[in-house]
Amino acid sequence: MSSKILIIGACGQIGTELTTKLRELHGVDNVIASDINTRKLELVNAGPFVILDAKNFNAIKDCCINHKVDTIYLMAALLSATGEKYPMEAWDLNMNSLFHVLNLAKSGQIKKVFWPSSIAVFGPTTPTKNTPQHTICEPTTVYGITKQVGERWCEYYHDKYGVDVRSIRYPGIISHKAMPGGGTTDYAVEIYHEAIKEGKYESFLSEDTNLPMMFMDDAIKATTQIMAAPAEDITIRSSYNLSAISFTPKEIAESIKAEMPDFKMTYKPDFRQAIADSWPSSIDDSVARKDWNWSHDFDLEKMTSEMLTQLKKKYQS
Ligand code: VAH
Repeated sequence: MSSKILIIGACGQIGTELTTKLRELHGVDNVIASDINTRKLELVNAGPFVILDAKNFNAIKDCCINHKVDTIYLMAALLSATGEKYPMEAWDLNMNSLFHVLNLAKSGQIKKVFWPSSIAVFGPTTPTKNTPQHTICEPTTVYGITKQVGERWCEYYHDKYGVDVRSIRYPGIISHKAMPGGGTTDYAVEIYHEAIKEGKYESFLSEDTNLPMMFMDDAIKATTQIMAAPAEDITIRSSYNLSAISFTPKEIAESIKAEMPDFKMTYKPDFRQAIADSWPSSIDDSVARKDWNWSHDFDLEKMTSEMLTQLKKKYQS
């Protein structure tokens, strides 16, 4: 029998595309999208949708009971840049939403949980190149702290209560269907939109800031793959390193110039530079590739071609 899925934070950058993919895989009526508001009307009108506060345990529980939910994808969070502006709000949302979902799984109300972590769990003392699965994690952002602590709780709930929670340390994610919000890697999405609209972009990270990144299609592929894997294949119950490509603002600008020779790039680093400088430049995801056969499809050139093609349709139609 197909899963009955609830996506919390369905209107976000990942949630938007994850909802579409999960509805393709499981059937529209088996995937309930939810968010704190109805800001993405096309999503609201595309299938079952409920307004849901990720911080309200009883509301989540009632939704699971009413819709016979057995699986939750918890995608709601305040990201790195926003978390530095509103630390207590980020702690409240990122941690309490996780406890609500883990406790629903512990009680048996639901059977399976996906929870996104991030390379933000790493900090300035982490080996920066080919960062291993098991290494020093001393994050210097509120967001990174919530993700590091969340990983510890996920592993604890699995080991102590048998909760089937699965997690991925997403890198920066690039997509054209939904804008990111409040992230440090958002420049790598904004640049494509500005290249089409204005022919230029001013990066808030310096030209040589090398960060792990991934095209959204690969992120969605990894998310559905880890959730479909047999439980016995999941050897990491904190969160899996995941990687695809690493690039600098200069390199992404060059990939755009290869298709748009007149594109102009300038640099004006802001407070997000310090966040980016605390993160690794590349990630060793060999454990994910071994445990559940992960592999990425998009390199920088293929991603740039897809982003520019799709955004030209959006802005020039
Ligand atoms: C952020 N996009 O920039 C998120 C991500 C690795 C970065 O977690 O905060």
